[in-house]
Amino acid sequence: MTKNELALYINAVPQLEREIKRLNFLQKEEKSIRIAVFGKYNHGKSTLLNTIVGEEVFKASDKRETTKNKTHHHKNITWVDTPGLDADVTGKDDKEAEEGAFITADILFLVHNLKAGELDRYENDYYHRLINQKKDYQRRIFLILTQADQVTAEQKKQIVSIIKKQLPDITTFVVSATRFTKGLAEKKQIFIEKSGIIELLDLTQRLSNGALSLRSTEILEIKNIIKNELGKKYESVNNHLQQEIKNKKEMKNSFSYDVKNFTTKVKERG
Ligand SMILES: Nc1nc2c(ncn2[C@@H]2O[C@H](COP(=O)(O)OP(=O)(O)OP(=O)(O)O)[C@@H](O)[C@H]2O)c(=O)[nH]1
Ligand SMILES: [Mg+2]
Repeated sequence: MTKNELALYINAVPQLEREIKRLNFLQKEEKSIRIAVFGKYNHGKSTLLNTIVGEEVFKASDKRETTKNKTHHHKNITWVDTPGLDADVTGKDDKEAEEGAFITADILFLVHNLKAGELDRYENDYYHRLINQKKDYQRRIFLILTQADQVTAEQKKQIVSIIKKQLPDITTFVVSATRFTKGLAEKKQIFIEKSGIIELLDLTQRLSNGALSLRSTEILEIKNIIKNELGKKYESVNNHLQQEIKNKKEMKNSFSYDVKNFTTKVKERG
């Protein structure tokens, strides 16, 4: 799509702006799969990505840190770090994160810090809306519960069980990036095994193998959504025009009737 075509489509069905931009992205972008981390600020998104790619490419800190989407290519996957949600009163960061997550990413890792307890209302509502919008969400959306080292085993059990009730159909991973990094640095296999990161790396490998089929189904789905919406729009414009034609015909008939009446009356008087 050229820039003009893109604007034209969005103008025709503005409610599908996100889908149209996504289709545009899918038709011209690179072939490797994109995975975005998504979630509230300070929950450990950037740290998780650094752990997965094995180097500190994304800035992480204990204050609101990421404010722009940033990508990094590693082993056939393009990783997208997004700004934390619900941190900026103007909503600019949320928009940036949504652009990174919904227009450019194939897979979403929803990141939630176990230390924060269960999902708060903002996360719960947001993620439910997200799941309702995506038919094949089980293949595309994963929940990553981070910072497992920050809670006791008992707390972890309780929080995870509540969260599984909040989002029952989502595949969930419980991880500690810190434990994994420590395990590597101190050559302690037990930390590495207990970090949950190995399972996540296995998942990313599997996801990267299935990327192309995910994309071709998505292109077909989006095209269908756009076709249906354009069909509905055509029908509504057409109905409106038919009604206008009917109204004009009625006006014309009533006018002819008046003219006839008037002419007869003039004739009778003359
Ligand atoms: N103990 C512990 N701390 C962690 C872990 N993961 C992240 N942190 C810390 O949590 C804080 C926030 O981490 P970030 O990775 O910057 O969080 P973020 O979600 O990217 O934050 P924003 O960019 O602001 O949205 C940092 O101080 C990290 O060191 C973990 O597994 N264990
Ligand atoms: Mg960050």
